[in-house]
Amino acid sequence: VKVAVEKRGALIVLEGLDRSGKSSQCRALASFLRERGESVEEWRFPDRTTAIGQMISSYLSQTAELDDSAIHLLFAANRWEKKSSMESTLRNGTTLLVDRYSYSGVAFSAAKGLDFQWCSTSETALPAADLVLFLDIDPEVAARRGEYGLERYEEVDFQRRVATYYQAMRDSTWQIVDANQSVEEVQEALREAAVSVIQSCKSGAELLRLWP
Ligand code: FDM
Ligand code: MG
Repeated sequence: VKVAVEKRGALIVLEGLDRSGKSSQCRALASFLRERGESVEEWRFPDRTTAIGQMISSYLSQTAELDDSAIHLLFAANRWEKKSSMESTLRNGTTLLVDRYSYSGVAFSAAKGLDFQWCSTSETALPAADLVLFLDIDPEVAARRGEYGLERYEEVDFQRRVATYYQAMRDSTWQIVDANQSVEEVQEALREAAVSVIQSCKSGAELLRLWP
């Protein structure tokens, strides 16, 4: 007797500097995957809708000041509060497209001068992304895009430091996409990588944990 086994969805994370195009690429990738019949949810971190997320939002819009370590831990807590929901969604066979995750958490805090290892510890045992789509853009180019500079961190020298910490986190799950290309070319690269990782998760690839 054959028993149908639900195959899990993929945890796909989009990362990159501010104004690298993550949010619009995420939206376009979600509709492409849905047209192919995949079950997909779009998430983002910080999730500003929760109580913790609202504290983060006030910090980012510069209406609140917080100690660097305290805000780092709030960003992490904002992921931990979604952990069980993230895992059950994946187990139900739904793919998550997530705009920023722990990789932003470490890169942005380390760029402020916090210890890189200390920054990673708050992420330990959260689900690891099956695929990190990194939209690689020159910080100078990003700074010329609309509405840049309104929020905290949107400053070219700071973004340059963030980029070096992103670089330090690259591993085999990362796909670096040149975000200076046209919107269509970027989308094409994302589609191929996403389709392939969704397939391997359906074939039983194990959900890994951050950072051993
Ligand atoms: N950011 C985002 C962090 O500093 N730590 C985190 O853990 C996360 C998820 O928050 F500048 C920063 C990155 C960015 C800002 O993100 C808000 P959006 O994607 O621009 O809303
Ligand atoms: Mg931003």
